[in-house]
Amino acid sequence: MSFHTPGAHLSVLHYGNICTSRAQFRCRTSMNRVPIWFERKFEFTFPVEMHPNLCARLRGTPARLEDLVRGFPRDLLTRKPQEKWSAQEHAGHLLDLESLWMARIDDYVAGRDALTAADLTNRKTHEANHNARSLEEILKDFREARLRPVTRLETIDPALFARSMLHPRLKQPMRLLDHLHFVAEHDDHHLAWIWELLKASG
Ligand code: NI
Repeated sequence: MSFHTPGAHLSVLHYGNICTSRAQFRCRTSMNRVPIWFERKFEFTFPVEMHPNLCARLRGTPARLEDLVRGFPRDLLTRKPQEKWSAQEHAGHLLDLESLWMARIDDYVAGRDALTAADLTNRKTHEANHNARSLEEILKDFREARLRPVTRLETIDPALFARSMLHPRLKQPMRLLDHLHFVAEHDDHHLAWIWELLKASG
């Protein structure tokens, strides 16, 4: 069948990646797999004046997370396909990293030599047993934890958003502004995983 026949065109529309509301979780399209976080490369070119937008993005993550997991039963949220993290563990991991992001804001403000290094084994999340906790508790703790850096950023000298430090794993200089983008991308990475896991279970 030619791709230009009306039928083929309609089926592309029907099975294309146009998904609406709750149906999005049942969408049968082949969404790309979530890219591997440690393989991500970053280029930072945006102007430092973008900091209010990045703060708004970071502030919105708890709401987006809550929206994503709402209404799913516990057994789906805690399911561990191939012993990998469950959706709830991905949510818990976002909470686990908040102390690192706060420490790094402190590094920028204090003008330290290097940014605090992350634990690349994610031991905290592996040992936390987030599946045993209530999801509501994780969501509430994450919302509270995320308000701390967002509130802190509102009070610092705006000139600090341009201060640059070396990222310990990427060996790449990052302005505080760039690091906020990095955190927002890390948020999105785990939100994408949660979506992927819940969609697959629908
Ligand atoms: Ni992560």
